[in-house]
Amino acid sequence: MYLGLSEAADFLKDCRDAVIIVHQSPDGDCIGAGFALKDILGCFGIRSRVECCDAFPSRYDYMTSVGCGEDFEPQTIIAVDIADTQLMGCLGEKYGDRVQLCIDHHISNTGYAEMTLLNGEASATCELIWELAREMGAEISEHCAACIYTGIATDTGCFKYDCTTANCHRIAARIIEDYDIGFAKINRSMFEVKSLGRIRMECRVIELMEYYLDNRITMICITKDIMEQMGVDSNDLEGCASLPLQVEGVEVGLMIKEREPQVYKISMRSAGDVNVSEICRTLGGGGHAKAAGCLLKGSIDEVKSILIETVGKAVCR
Ligand SMILES: [Mn+2]
Repeated sequence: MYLGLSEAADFLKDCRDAVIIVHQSPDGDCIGAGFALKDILGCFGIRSRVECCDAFPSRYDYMTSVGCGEDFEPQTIIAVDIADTQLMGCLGEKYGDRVQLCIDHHISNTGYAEMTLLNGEASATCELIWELAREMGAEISEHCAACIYTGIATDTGCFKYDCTTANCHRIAARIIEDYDIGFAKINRSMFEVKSLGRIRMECRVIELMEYYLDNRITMICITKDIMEQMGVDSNDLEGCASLPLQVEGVEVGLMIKEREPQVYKISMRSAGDVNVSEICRTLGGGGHAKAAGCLLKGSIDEVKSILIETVGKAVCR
């Protein structure tokens, strides 16, 4: 069942002892949404706890250092920014089939929750959290505002992707006007600062780039061996999926990451008119028109040839 904003707000005001699930490989939007919602529920005296199957990267400490919440037996299960129960990782088994409310902005949302607040036009789930907070009449704290700002900034690539809307600029403007969140510092740590290891890794990733169809498809393939050589894990590679889009003339950028033997996580990014959400859907995944993903099984050569064929068709259409 799909809910409107006011119905979702009513549900939240009446819920209690809520677990808020965020997706695996957590990013700024799901962490922001999870911790902002925790603050908002707290305004109404509702206990909640944020849960994720992976650890939160340290650059998000200013959001997560308040703590995930108390230990209690949950009465309410809420998922934020999660399009599919598979993206819950190990929490999927525990909570996947009993999510009461899902708050999301992925058009590919599978409708797994009992109730879903979905707006495919929202730049970030955090945009919906802001609107919910206002609908609920919550007192938005500075921490909550910083979380919401972060989610919008990170999902829009610092207000520059196609998904950036006038509305998300308005929300950011309100936050900058009313709160002292230190947005420049947030943006610097989200978009500019990289560890030395990261810089070295990006150099290696760029070295490994492969080019197809006159650079219209650009691909990076990272196996476990390479990760081991570089001394990084899958989390360290967050954001690398957009590196192939820097190549002049590229239409679709691909990053293949070995998850386990014969299992590869594919991140697809579009710099032009190709809808990568559609391509990923035909491959069993989903996402947004400009940024999507899927999981492919087989040998690395099989995976590459499936991708080049499928993406090649879309690029040459
Ligand atoms: Mn998001």
